[in-house]
Amino acid sequence: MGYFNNINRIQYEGAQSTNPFAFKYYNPNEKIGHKTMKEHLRFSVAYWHTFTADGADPFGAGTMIRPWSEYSGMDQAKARVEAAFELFDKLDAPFFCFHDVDIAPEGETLKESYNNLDTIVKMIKDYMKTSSTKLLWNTANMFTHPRFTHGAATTSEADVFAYAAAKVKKGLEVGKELGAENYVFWGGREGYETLLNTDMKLELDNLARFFHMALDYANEINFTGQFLIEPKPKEPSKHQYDFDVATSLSFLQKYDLQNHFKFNIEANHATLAGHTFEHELHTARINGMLGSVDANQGDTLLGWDTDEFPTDLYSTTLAMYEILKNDGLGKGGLNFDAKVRRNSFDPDDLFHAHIAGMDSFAIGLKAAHQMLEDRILENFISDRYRSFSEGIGKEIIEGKTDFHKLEKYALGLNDIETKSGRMEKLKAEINSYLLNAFSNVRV
Ligand code: XLS
Ligand code: CA
Ligand code: CA
Repeated sequence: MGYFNNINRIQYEGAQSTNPFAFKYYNPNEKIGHKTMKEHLRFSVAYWHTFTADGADPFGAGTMIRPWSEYSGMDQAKARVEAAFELFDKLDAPFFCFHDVDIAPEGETLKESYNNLDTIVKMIKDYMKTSSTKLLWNTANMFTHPRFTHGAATTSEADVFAYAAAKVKKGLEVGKELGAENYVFWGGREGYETLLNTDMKLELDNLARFFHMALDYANEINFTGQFLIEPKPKEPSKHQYDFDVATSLSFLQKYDLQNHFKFNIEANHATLAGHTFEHELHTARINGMLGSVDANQGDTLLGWDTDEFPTDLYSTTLAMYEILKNDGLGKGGLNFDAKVRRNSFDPDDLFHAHIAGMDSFAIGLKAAHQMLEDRILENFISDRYRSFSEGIGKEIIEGKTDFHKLEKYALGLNDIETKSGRMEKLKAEINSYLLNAFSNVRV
Protein backbone atom coordinates (compact mmCIF):
# COMPACT_ATOMS: atom_id res chain seq x y z
CA MET A 1 0.00 0.00 0.00
CA GLY A 2 1.46 3.29 -1.09
CA TYR A 3 0.47 6.94 -1.10
CA PHE A 4 1.11 7.69 -4.77
CA ASN A 5 -0.13 4.44 -6.27
CA ASN A 6 -0.84 5.77 -9.75
CA ILE A 7 2.75 6.88 -10.18
CA ASN A 8 5.67 4.67 -11.09
CA ARG A 9 9.34 5.47 -10.76
CA ILE A 10 10.06 8.54 -12.92
CA GLN A 11 12.39 7.63 -15.76
CA TYR A 12 14.32 9.66 -18.30
CA GLU A 13 12.51 9.29 -21.63
CA GLY A 14 14.00 12.19 -23.60
CA ALA A 15 12.63 15.37 -25.10
CA GLN A 16 10.26 13.64 -27.49
CA SER A 17 8.39 11.80 -24.76
CA THR A 18 4.80 12.85 -24.16
CA ASN A 19 4.61 11.07 -20.82
CA PRO A 20 4.06 13.80 -18.19
CA PHE A 21 5.57 11.52 -15.55
CA ALA A 22 8.96 11.22 -17.24
CA PHE A 23 12.09 13.33 -17.29
CA LYS A 24 12.59 14.96 -20.69
CA TYR A 25 16.01 16.49 -20.03
CA TYR A 26 17.24 15.24 -16.65
CA ASN A 27 19.10 12.07 -17.45
CA PRO A 28 20.73 11.20 -14.11
CA ASN A 29 23.50 9.04 -15.54
CA GLU A 30 24.42 11.22 -18.51
CA LYS A 31 27.89 12.67 -18.19
CA ILE A 32 28.31 16.41 -18.50
CA GLY A 33 32.04 17.03 -18.37
CA HIS A 34 33.56 14.80 -15.71
CA LYS A 35 30.42 14.23 -13.64
CA THR A 36 26.97 12.79 -14.20
CA MET A 37 23.93 15.06 -14.12
CA LYS A 38 22.96 13.48 -10.82
CA GLU A 39 26.35 14.32 -9.30
CA HIS A 40 26.29 17.88 -10.60
CA LEU A 41 22.77 18.71 -9.55
CA ARG A 42 22.42 16.99 -6.16
CA PHE A 43 18.65 17.59 -6.05
CA SER A 44 16.85 17.73 -2.74
CA VAL A 45 13.18 17.66 -1.74
CA ALA A 46 12.00 20.17 0.91
CA TYR A 47 9.91 18.33 3.48
CA TRP A 48 7.98 21.40 4.64
CA HIS A 49 6.50 22.39 1.31
CA THR A 50 5.90 18.91 -0.03
CA PHE A 51 4.73 16.96 3.03
CA THR A 52 3.82 19.43 5.77
CA ALA A 53 2.21 22.51 4.19
CA ASP A 54 -1.45 22.31 3.24
CA GLY A 55 -1.80 25.30 0.90
CA ALA A 56 -3.22 27.71 3.49
CA ASP A 57 -2.43 31.38 2.89
CA PRO A 58 -3.32 34.51 4.90
CA PHE A 59 -6.65 34.70 3.09
CA GLY A 60 -7.77 31.12 2.92
CA ALA A 61 -7.69 27.61 4.29
CA GLY A 62 -5.59 24.74 3.05
CA THR A 63 -6.48 23.21 -0.30
CA MET A 64 -4.04 20.35 -0.67
CA ILE A 65 -5.44 16.87 -1.13
CA ARG A 66 -2.92 14.67 0.63
CA PRO A 67 -3.21 10.97 1.31
CA TRP A 68 -1.91 11.52 4.87
CA SER A 69 -4.54 14.17 5.75
CA GLU A 70 -6.84 11.55 7.25
CA TYR A 71 -4.39 11.11 10.14
CA SER A 72 -3.41 13.53 12.88
CA GLY A 73 -0.66 14.07 15.45
CA MET A 74 2.09 11.48 15.55
CA ASP A 75 0.15 9.13 13.27
CA GLN A 76 0.18 11.80 10.62
CA ALA A 77 3.87 12.47 11.18
CA LYS A 78 4.57 8.76 10.62
CA ALA A 79 2.37 8.63 7.51
CA ARG A 80 4.30 11.60 6.13
CA VAL A 81 7.60 9.77 6.56
CA GLU A 82 6.21 6.79 4.65
CA ALA A 83 4.90 9.04 1.89
CA ALA A 84 8.14 11.02 1.79
CA PHE A 85 10.33 8.00 1.21
CA GLU A 86 7.93 6.76 -1.46
CA LEU A 87 8.20 10.10 -3.29
CA PHE A 88 12.00 10.25 -2.82
CA ASP A 89 12.27 6.78 -4.29
CA LYS A 90 9.95 7.49 -7.23
CA LEU A 91 11.92 10.64 -8.10
CA ASP A 92 15.22 8.99 -7.20
CA ALA A 93 15.94 12.16 -5.22
CA PRO A 94 19.49 12.14 -3.85
CA PHE A 95 18.60 14.36 -0.84
CA PHE A 96 15.93 15.87 1.38
CA CYS A 97 15.81 18.67 3.96
CA PHE A 98 13.60 19.46 6.95
CA HIS A 99 12.92 21.72 9.92
CA ASP A 100 12.39 19.95 13.26
CA VAL A 101 8.68 20.83 13.36
CA ASP A 102 8.10 19.64 9.78
CA ILE A 103 8.76 16.04 10.70
CA ALA A 104 7.29 15.87 14.23
CA PRO A 105 4.64 17.92 16.02
CA GLU A 106 5.70 20.19 18.87
CA GLY A 107 4.69 18.89 22.29
CA GLU A 108 3.38 20.82 25.29
CA THR A 109 6.91 21.03 26.65
CA LEU A 110 10.37 21.04 25.12
CA LYS A 111 10.91 17.57 26.54
CA GLU A 112 7.78 16.30 24.82
CA SER A 113 8.89 17.92 21.53
CA TYR A 114 12.21 16.11 21.88
CA ASN A 115 10.39 12.80 22.42
CA ASN A 116 8.23 13.29 19.33
CA LEU A 117 11.29 14.20 17.32
CA ASP A 118 13.24 11.19 18.59
CA THR A 119 10.44 8.84 17.53
CA ILE A 120 10.30 10.22 13.99
CA VAL A 121 14.08 10.52 13.63
CA LYS A 122 14.37 6.85 14.52
CA MET A 123 11.80 6.01 11.86
CA ILE A 124 13.59 8.17 9.26
CA LYS A 125 16.89 6.55 10.17
CA ASP A 126 15.38 3.12 9.56
CA TYR A 127 14.09 4.21 6.15
CA MET A 128 17.48 5.67 5.28
CA LYS A 129 19.12 2.29 5.79
CA THR A 130 17.54 1.01 2.59
CA SER A 131 16.89 4.29 0.76
CA SER A 132 19.46 6.03 -1.42
CA THR A 133 18.13 9.45 -0.33
CA LYS A 134 20.38 11.27 2.11
CA LEU A 135 19.90 14.28 4.35
CA LEU A 136 21.24 17.45 2.72
CA TRP A 137 20.46 19.56 5.76
CA ASN A 138 18.18 20.00 8.70
CA THR A 139 17.39 23.11 10.69
CA ALA A 140 15.35 24.33 13.65
CA ASN A 141 12.16 26.25 13.03
CA MET A 142 12.55 29.33 15.22
CA PHE A 143 9.93 31.50 13.59
CA THR A 144 6.47 29.87 13.74
CA HIS A 145 5.79 29.59 17.48
CA PRO A 146 4.67 32.83 19.23
CA ARG A 147 7.62 32.60 21.66
CA PHE A 148 9.86 33.68 18.79
CA THR A 149 7.94 36.84 18.02
CA HIS A 150 10.92 39.00 19.08
CA GLY A 151 13.46 36.70 17.47
CA ALA A 152 15.39 33.61 18.53
CA ALA A 153 19.12 34.36 18.92
CA THR A 154 18.29 38.08 18.58
CA THR A 155 15.31 38.14 20.96
CA SER A 156 14.93 40.63 23.80
CA GLU A 157 14.15 37.71 26.15
CA ALA A 158 17.05 35.67 27.53
CA ASP A 159 14.73 32.69 28.17
CA VAL A 160 13.86 32.56 24.49
CA PHE A 161 17.57 32.72 23.60
CA ALA A 162 18.12 29.68 25.83
CA TYR A 163 15.15 27.86 24.29
CA ALA A 164 16.50 28.56 20.79
CA ALA A 165 19.91 27.24 21.85
CA ALA A 166 18.28 24.02 23.06
CA LYS A 167 16.51 23.59 19.72
CA VAL A 168 19.73 24.05 17.73
CA LYS A 169 21.63 21.76 20.11
CA LYS A 170 19.01 19.08 19.45
CA GLY A 171 19.09 19.89 15.73
CA LEU A 172 22.82 19.24 15.59
CA GLU A 173 22.35 15.95 17.40
CA VAL A 174 19.63 14.97 14.91
CA GLY A 175 21.83 16.09 12.01
CA LYS A 176 24.66 13.94 13.28
CA GLU A 177 22.36 10.97 13.83
CA LEU A 178 21.04 11.15 10.26
CA GLY A 179 24.36 12.06 8.61
CA ALA A 180 23.34 15.56 7.49
CA GLU A 181 25.81 17.11 5.07
CA ASN A 182 24.99 20.64 6.27
CA TYR A 183 23.16 22.53 8.98
CA VAL A 184 21.17 25.63 7.98
CA PHE A 185 20.49 28.85 9.86
CA TRP A 186 17.74 30.94 8.34
CA GLY A 187 16.77 33.83 10.59
CA GLY A 188 13.24 34.80 9.63
CA ARG A 189 12.66 36.49 12.98
CA GLU A 190 16.28 37.56 13.44
CA GLY A 191 15.68 41.18 12.62
CA TYR A 192 13.49 44.00 13.81
CA GLU A 193 10.36 46.00 13.14
CA THR A 194 11.40 49.35 14.56
CA LEU A 195 14.58 50.83 16.02
CA LEU A 196 12.39 52.62 18.58
CA ASN A 197 12.42 49.48 20.74
CA THR A 198 15.57 47.72 19.50
CA ASP A 199 19.13 47.39 20.77
CA MET A 200 20.59 46.37 17.42
CA LYS A 201 24.16 46.10 18.68
CA LEU A 202 23.20 43.74 21.49
CA GLU A 203 21.08 41.65 19.12
CA LEU A 204 23.89 41.26 16.60
CA ASP A 205 26.44 40.52 19.32
CA ASN A 206 24.07 37.86 20.67
CA LEU A 207 23.61 36.36 17.23
CA ALA A 208 27.38 35.96 16.99
CA ARG A 209 27.51 34.48 20.50
CA PHE A 210 24.82 32.01 19.46
CA PHE A 211 26.75 30.94 16.35
CA HIS A 212 29.97 30.50 18.31
CA MET A 213 28.17 28.30 20.82
CA ALA A 214 26.64 26.26 17.97
CA LEU A 215 30.12 25.76 16.50
CA ASP A 216 31.51 24.74 19.88
CA TYR A 217 28.77 22.17 20.31
CA ALA A 218 29.20 20.81 16.78
CA ASN A 219 32.90 20.31 17.59
CA GLU A 220 32.07 18.69 20.90
CA ILE A 221 29.81 16.07 19.30
CA ASN A 222 31.93 15.82 16.16
CA PHE A 223 29.18 17.00 13.83
CA THR A 224 31.06 17.49 10.57
CA GLY A 225 28.32 19.05 8.40
CA GLN A 226 28.93 22.43 6.82
CA PHE A 227 27.25 25.36 8.61
CA LEU A 228 25.19 27.49 6.24
CA ILE A 229 23.58 30.89 6.65
CA GLU A 230 20.63 31.54 4.40
CA PRO A 231 20.26 35.25 3.69
CA LYS A 232 16.89 36.90 3.14
CA PRO A 233 16.22 40.63 3.38
CA LYS A 234 12.68 40.63 4.78
CA GLU A 235 9.57 38.53 5.40
CA PRO A 236 8.48 37.74 7.98
CA SER A 237 10.57 40.46 9.69
CA LYS A 238 10.54 43.92 8.19
CA HIS A 239 14.30 44.06 8.31
CA GLN A 240 16.27 40.83 8.59
CA TYR A 241 19.88 40.92 9.74
CA ASP A 242 21.09 38.37 7.17
CA PHE A 243 19.89 40.70 4.41
CA ASP A 244 21.97 39.32 1.55
CA VAL A 245 25.34 37.62 0.99
CA ALA A 246 27.39 40.80 1.24
CA THR A 247 25.73 41.94 4.49
CA SER A 248 25.96 38.48 6.04
CA LEU A 249 29.59 38.10 4.99
CA SER A 250 30.61 41.31 6.73
CA PHE A 251 28.78 40.10 9.86
CA LEU A 252 30.68 36.80 9.74
CA GLN A 253 33.97 38.64 9.23
CA LYS A 254 33.37 41.08 12.06
CA TYR A 255 32.68 38.25 14.51
CA ASP A 256 35.43 35.94 13.31
CA LEU A 257 33.02 33.34 11.99
CA GLN A 258 33.82 33.48 8.27
CA ASN A 259 35.92 30.32 8.19
CA HIS A 260 33.15 28.21 9.68
CA PHE A 261 30.19 29.15 7.51
CA LYS A 262 29.11 29.19 3.90
CA PHE A 263 25.90 30.44 2.35
CA ASN A 264 22.72 28.70 1.33
CA ILE A 265 21.45 30.90 -1.46
CA GLU A 266 17.80 31.02 -2.37
CA ALA A 267 16.73 32.47 -5.70
CA ASN A 268 13.61 34.15 -4.39
CA HIS A 269 15.51 35.70 -1.46
CA ALA A 270 18.01 37.18 -3.88
CA THR A 271 15.29 38.90 -5.85
CA LEU A 272 13.61 40.15 -2.66
CA ALA A 273 16.94 41.79 -1.81
CA GLY A 274 16.90 43.58 -5.15
CA HIS A 275 19.55 41.28 -6.64
CA THR A 276 19.50 38.60 -9.26
CA PHE A 277 19.92 34.96 -8.23
CA GLU A 278 23.25 34.90 -10.07
CA HIS A 279 24.44 38.03 -8.26
CA GLU A 280 24.08 36.28 -4.92
CA LEU A 281 25.69 33.07 -6.20
CA HIS A 282 28.52 35.08 -7.72
CA THR A 283 29.12 37.17 -4.60
CA ALA A 284 29.32 34.02 -2.51
CA ARG A 285 31.52 32.27 -5.06
CA ILE A 286 34.19 34.93 -5.42
CA ASN A 287 34.49 34.96 -1.63
CA GLY A 288 34.77 31.18 -1.38
CA MET A 289 31.45 31.03 0.44
CA LEU A 290 29.06 29.28 -1.95
CA GLY A 291 27.69 26.34 0.02
CA SER A 292 24.27 25.28 -1.18
CA VAL A 293 21.22 26.50 -3.07
CA ASP A 294 17.51 26.72 -2.41
CA ALA A 295 16.27 26.29 -5.95
CA ASN A 296 13.06 28.16 -6.59
CA GLN A 297 11.87 31.35 -8.26
CA GLY A 298 9.82 34.39 -7.35
CA ASP A 299 7.29 36.31 -9.38
CA THR A 300 8.34 39.65 -10.82
CA LEU A 301 4.80 40.97 -10.32
CA LEU A 302 4.70 40.11 -6.62
CA GLY A 303 6.85 41.57 -3.87
CA TRP A 304 6.97 38.56 -1.62
CA ASP A 305 8.48 35.12 -1.30
CA THR A 306 6.34 33.00 -3.63
CA ASP A 307 8.70 29.99 -3.59
CA GLU A 308 7.66 28.73 -7.02
CA PHE A 309 9.27 25.70 -8.57
CA PRO A 310 12.08 26.87 -10.87
CA THR A 311 11.11 26.81 -14.54
CA ASP A 312 12.83 29.94 -15.86
CA LEU A 313 15.57 28.49 -18.08
CA TYR A 314 17.50 31.70 -18.33
CA SER A 315 17.81 31.78 -14.56
CA THR A 316 18.70 28.08 -14.21
CA THR A 317 21.39 28.52 -16.89
CA LEU A 318 23.02 31.49 -15.20
CA ALA A 319 22.77 29.74 -11.82
CA MET A 320 24.40 26.58 -13.17
CA TYR A 321 27.08 28.74 -14.77
CA GLU A 322 28.00 30.08 -11.32
CA ILE A 323 27.84 26.61 -9.78
CA LEU A 324 30.10 25.12 -12.47
CA LYS A 325 32.52 28.03 -12.06
CA ASN A 326 32.54 27.13 -8.36
CA ASP A 327 33.48 23.57 -9.33
CA GLY A 328 30.19 22.38 -7.89
CA LEU A 329 28.53 22.79 -4.53
CA GLY A 330 30.69 20.45 -2.46
CA LYS A 331 28.47 19.21 0.36
CA GLY A 332 25.62 21.40 -0.86
CA GLY A 333 22.87 20.68 -3.34
CA LEU A 334 19.92 22.11 -5.21
CA ASN A 335 17.11 21.98 -2.71
CA PHE A 336 13.64 22.61 -4.08
CA ASP A 337 12.52 25.06 -1.43
CA ALA A 338 9.45 25.44 -3.58
CA LYS A 339 5.75 24.85 -3.22
CA VAL A 340 3.08 23.89 -5.69
CA ARG A 341 0.53 26.68 -6.11
CA ARG A 342 -2.50 26.67 -3.86
CA ASN A 343 -4.63 25.62 -6.80
CA SER A 344 -2.27 22.80 -7.85
CA PHE A 345 -3.66 20.66 -5.08
CA ASP A 346 -3.46 17.08 -6.39
CA PRO A 347 -0.73 14.73 -5.19
CA ASP A 348 0.20 14.37 -8.89
CA ASP A 349 1.18 18.04 -8.91
CA LEU A 350 4.01 17.26 -6.48
CA PHE A 351 5.53 15.08 -9.18
CA HIS A 352 4.83 17.49 -12.03
CA ALA A 353 6.49 20.26 -10.02
CA HIS A 354 9.63 18.31 -9.15
CA ILE A 355 9.97 16.98 -12.69
CA ALA A 356 9.65 20.54 -14.05
CA GLY A 357 12.29 21.82 -11.65
CA MET A 358 14.70 18.95 -12.31
CA ASP A 359 14.33 19.23 -16.08
CA SER A 360 14.79 23.01 -15.91
CA PHE A 361 18.07 22.68 -14.02
CA ALA A 362 19.22 19.90 -16.36
CA ILE A 363 18.74 22.25 -19.32
CA GLY A 364 20.54 25.01 -17.43
CA LEU A 365 23.41 22.65 -16.62
CA LYS A 366 23.83 21.59 -20.21
CA ALA A 367 23.70 25.12 -21.62
CA ALA A 368 26.04 26.49 -18.96
CA HIS A 369 28.51 23.65 -19.44
CA GLN A 370 28.72 24.35 -23.17
CA MET A 371 29.07 28.10 -22.59
CA LEU A 372 31.99 27.36 -20.30
CA GLU A 373 33.55 24.89 -22.72
CA ASP A 374 33.46 27.54 -25.41
CA ARG A 375 34.56 30.22 -22.96
CA ILE A 376 32.19 32.73 -24.50
CA LEU A 377 31.93 34.91 -21.40
CA GLU A 378 35.46 34.15 -20.17
CA ASN A 379 37.04 35.23 -23.43
CA PHE A 380 34.93 38.35 -23.66
CA ILE A 381 35.59 39.33 -20.06
CA SER A 382 39.33 38.74 -20.21
CA ASP A 383 39.50 40.80 -23.38
CA ARG A 384 37.40 43.53 -21.78
CA TYR A 385 39.87 43.87 -18.89
CA ARG A 386 42.98 43.36 -21.01
CA SER A 387 44.26 46.84 -20.15
CA PHE A 388 45.04 45.48 -16.67
CA SER A 389 47.37 42.79 -17.97
CA GLU A 390 49.79 45.11 -19.75
CA GLY A 391 51.36 48.55 -19.38
CA ILE A 392 50.09 50.83 -16.65
CA GLY A 393 47.21 48.47 -15.81
CA LYS A 394 49.65 45.68 -15.02
CA GLU A 395 51.63 48.05 -12.81
CA ILE A 396 48.40 48.94 -10.93
CA ILE A 397 47.66 45.27 -10.34
CA GLU A 398 51.23 44.60 -9.21
CA GLY A 399 51.13 47.45 -6.71
CA LYS A 400 53.83 49.40 -8.51
CA THR A 401 51.89 52.66 -8.76
CA ASP A 402 50.79 55.48 -6.54
CA PHE A 403 48.75 58.64 -7.17
CA HIS A 404 51.87 60.60 -8.23
CA LYS A 405 52.76 58.07 -10.87
CA LEU A 406 49.19 57.76 -12.10
CA GLU A 407 48.73 61.52 -12.32
CA LYS A 408 51.93 61.81 -14.37
CA TYR A 409 50.67 59.03 -16.65
CA ALA A 410 47.18 60.61 -16.99
CA LEU A 411 48.67 64.01 -17.87
CA GLY A 412 50.46 62.34 -20.76
CA LEU A 413 47.29 60.79 -22.22
CA ASN A 414 45.70 62.22 -25.32
CA ASP A 415 42.67 60.18 -26.38
CA ILE A 416 41.27 57.65 -23.94
CA GLU A 417 39.75 54.74 -25.78
CA THR A 418 36.73 52.90 -24.35
CA LYS A 419 35.19 49.76 -25.77
CA SER A 420 31.56 48.63 -25.94
CA GLY A 421 30.24 46.30 -23.21
CA ARG A 422 28.24 44.34 -25.84
CA MET A 423 25.55 43.19 -23.42
CA GLU A 424 22.89 42.55 -26.07
CA LYS A 425 25.28 40.49 -28.17
CA LEU A 426 26.15 38.35 -25.14
CA LYS A 427 22.51 37.84 -24.26
CA ALA A 428 21.75 36.71 -27.80
CA GLU A 429 24.63 34.25 -27.55
CA ILE A 430 23.26 32.82 -24.32
CA ASN A 431 19.90 32.36 -26.05
CA SER A 432 21.50 30.30 -28.77
CA TYR A 433 23.31 28.14 -26.19
CA LEU A 434 19.98 27.55 -24.49
CA LEU A 435 18.29 26.59 -27.74
CA ASN A 436 21.18 24.39 -28.79
CA ALA A 437 21.60 22.61 -25.47
CA PHE A 438 19.16 19.90 -26.47
CA SER A 439 18.95 20.21 -30.24
CA ASN A 440 20.78 16.90 -30.69
CA VAL A 441 19.10 15.20 -27.81
CA ARG A 442 18.92 11.42 -27.76
CA VAL A 443 15.36 10.05 -27.69
C1 XLS B 1 11.98 30.88 4.22
C2 XLS B 1 13.19 30.08 4.13
C3 XLS B 1 13.21 28.80 4.94
C4 XLS B 1 14.60 28.24 5.05
C5 XLS B 1 14.77 27.20 6.10
O1 XLS B 1 11.77 31.83 3.47
O2 XLS B 1 13.41 29.83 2.77
O3 XLS B 1 12.32 27.86 4.44
O4 XLS B 1 15.04 27.71 3.83
O5 XLS B 1 14.40 27.64 7.34
CA1 CA C 1 14.94 28.64 1.78
CA1 CA D 1 11.68 31.34 0.47
